[in-house]
Amino acid sequence: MISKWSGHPCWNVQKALDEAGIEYELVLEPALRRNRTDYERRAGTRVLPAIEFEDGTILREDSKELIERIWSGSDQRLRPNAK
Ligand SMILES: N[C@@H](CCC(=O)N[C@@H](CS)C(=O)NCC(=O)O)C(=O)O
Repeated sequence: MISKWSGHPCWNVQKALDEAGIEYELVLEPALRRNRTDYERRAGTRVLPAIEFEDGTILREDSKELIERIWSGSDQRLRPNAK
């Protein structure tokens, strides 16, 4: 999970992961978008939130879509206790 302090979209996704019982590691990125150069190199965008899976794949969608994906159970990678 890639996030940032208490920004609302990031926090909403973090909360959805918590409530769905999905384990994650929180990765803090620079608060200023222009400083997210390493993240941009890996994700192709500077916008957060995003979820990085163990294989290094970074999923960046609008936070509402991420939350829907978390709750729908449609993504095998986002299952309770899935690693
Ligand atoms: N509509 C987007 C908004 C994303 C967004 O505003 N992300 C915040 C962090 S939680 C951000 O990157 N803010 C810094 C900036 O936009 O420069 C979403 O819901 O995913």
